[in-house]
Amino acid sequence: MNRRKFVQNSGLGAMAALLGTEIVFGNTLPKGYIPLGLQDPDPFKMFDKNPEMLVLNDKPWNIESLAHLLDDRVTPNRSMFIRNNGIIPQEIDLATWTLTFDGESVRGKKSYTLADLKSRFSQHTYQLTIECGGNGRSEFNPPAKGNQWSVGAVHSAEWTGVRLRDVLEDVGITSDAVYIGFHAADTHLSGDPKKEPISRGFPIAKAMQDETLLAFQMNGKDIPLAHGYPLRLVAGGWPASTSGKWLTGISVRDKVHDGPKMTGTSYRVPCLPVAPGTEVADEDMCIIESMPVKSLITYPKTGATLSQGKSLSFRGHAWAGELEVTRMEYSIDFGSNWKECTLEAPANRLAWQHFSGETRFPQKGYYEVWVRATDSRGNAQPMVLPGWNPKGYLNNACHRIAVKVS
Ligand SMILES: Nc1nc2c(c(=O)[nH]1)N[C@H]1C(S)=C(S)[C@@H](COP(=O)(O)O)O[C@H]1N2
Ligand SMILES: [Mo]
Repeated sequence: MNRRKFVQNSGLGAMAALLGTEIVFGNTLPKGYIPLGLQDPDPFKMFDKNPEMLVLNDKPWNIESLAHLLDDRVTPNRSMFIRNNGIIPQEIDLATWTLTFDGESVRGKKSYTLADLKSRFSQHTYQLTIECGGNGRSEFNPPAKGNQWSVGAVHSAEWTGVRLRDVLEDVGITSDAVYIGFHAADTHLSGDPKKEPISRGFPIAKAMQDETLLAFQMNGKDIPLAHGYPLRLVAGGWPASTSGKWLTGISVRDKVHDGPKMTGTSYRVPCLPVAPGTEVADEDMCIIESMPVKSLITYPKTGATLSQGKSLSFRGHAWAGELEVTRMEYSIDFGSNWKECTLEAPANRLAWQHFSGETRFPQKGYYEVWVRATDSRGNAQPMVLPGWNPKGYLNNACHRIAVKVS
């Protein structure tokens, strides 16, 4: 709904209700004037988000979560970050919404309505962790342009839908298929209807995994508008930019998909490590695939205080892209000594895993709790910033919280 029009057409009483208080001198309000208090949409109300979250940008909307808001095992909408490259589609008609398959490597172009997808293919639910490739960008030096995400651009919700694989089999793809690319209903910031804000994808092998979904539900309900209503591609473990929201099309390509944000430096890192600040030629940049091992302490919130002699219980989640986390450790002495945390198995492949620990502190003073996850190939999170790259992707340094014992 257009809030501006709604406010313009509403009377004093309705405006007072929206403001939550009487408009004193309301009888002198110029006709058609929108009180300042109602001019900007409140993003927290509009998207049903926790007001502690951080708005990084409002055109397009980019809203970050915080470590302590991500404590739930399955992330609820209220604490999920929002990352948009363009403008959220406004008018969505479920009856006419279609998903169209095209590209060099389909036997023929084919479209499905939402009802087709729901009735013709079996439905599956998975908890899938998706993290923005730029999560942690704010730490890099020299700084990288783009949203200055701290640690909160990750979530692990439950997605329900049909398998992309099942639908691709129904479409029929040719043996030269190597990649899929998504198309979506959001619009470019320039307003040019021919321009796509983002059209990314992944190799056929990822498209064929059990967990790669064309989802129409999140956490058991319709997907919230900001997260891709009414249909979303979900590719757990890969940069979240490959999980196309407001999905209208899939191109099956005979080469690596070359839509907007697939080329140049977008979602790519230098194929070989470079010194901070180095300019890297496009041909020396490689596409980010599976995300690296990472973890987050979600309880307590950093800055916790504790009385001496008491033990501290802490917990959080760990994930490792396509791999599993096999070891979780913590340190209270800035990484000199590490002890084991309790680590749980994931709800399913590509869901994050829960860890917990309990520690005592030897005397009064300032401490930090650091945690470190290790994946099934033996890769551990770095304690300091990992390799600098021009766009500030893949910062998987150990998360840490401050604790004061008094
Ligand atoms: N159609 C569309 N899909 C999109 C985007 C977008 O701008 N448009 N942004 C991508 C990026 S970069 C990220 S990090 C995730 C964010 O998902 P979320 O907003 O549900 O958290 O959506 C991805 N899918
Ligand atoms: Mo992203």
